[in-house]
Amino acid sequence: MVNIAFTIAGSEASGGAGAQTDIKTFHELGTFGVIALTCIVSFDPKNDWGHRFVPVDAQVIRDQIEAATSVHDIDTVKIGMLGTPATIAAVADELGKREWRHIVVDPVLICKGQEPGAALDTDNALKEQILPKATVLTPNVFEASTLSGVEVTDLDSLKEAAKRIHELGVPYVVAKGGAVLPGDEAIDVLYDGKEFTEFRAPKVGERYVSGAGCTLAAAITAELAKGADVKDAVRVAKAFVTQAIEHRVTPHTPFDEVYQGGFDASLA
Ligand code: PXL
Repeated sequence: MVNIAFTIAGSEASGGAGAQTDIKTFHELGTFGVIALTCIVSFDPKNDWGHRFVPVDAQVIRDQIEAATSVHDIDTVKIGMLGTPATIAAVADELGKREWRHIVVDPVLICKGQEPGAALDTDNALKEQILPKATVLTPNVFEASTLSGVEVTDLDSLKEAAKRIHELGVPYVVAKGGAVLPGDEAIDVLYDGKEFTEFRAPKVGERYVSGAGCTLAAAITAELAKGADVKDAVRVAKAFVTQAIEHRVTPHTPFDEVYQGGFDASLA
């Protein structure tokens, strides 16, 4: 039987991030994708592509999680953008009601268009209520700096941040240097409490590509749902996101968007 991969994430209507990238990734990697939507983000073409953000009612999120986990046997879930303290409390409570083999958390901290005050509340709620439940956490440079207190500027500080986040109680930390750190390689680091594993790929193109972080975490989730161990899951996910960046689409926004189609698993 096909394995089920579940995401609790926001909709990004243009298809370049959030639940849309998750479901495409799940499908391309041969899993059966299931979504509980937490919020709806609509870029505003009249306002510099700012994010218009609407949370889904907390009870409706609870209902979706109940529906998905009642219909299917699900033991692997990805947590993407949650958006508000109320949403986070509901998701944390629903996660606590069930047994999970893996909870992959992409700690989406800020989204343009949210009020800064509200965003701080949201960041704290995420740190207090969701982080302790994560088995795998996938912070980018900004998120790794915020969560660890280490200013990440290079590979060494990225590793130090991963170590500090592991000390907060996260078993596997995938700290993403991505295209942000200097050098001609995009380097991500896995820390499991014992050793660091580096995943490297040449940087692709000059433009920022939306959806790479969501895609990496979704690909890790799909591989874990199929039974891979964490190191293998991250290795395949790194190859998957690298190809999704190579295959990207160039829309009307100032950034490109990943495309998950046509994955060649022999390159992983
Ligand atoms: O890439 C972060 C992200 C996650 N989820 C949703 C988003 C975004 C960024 O736009 O809109 C729904």
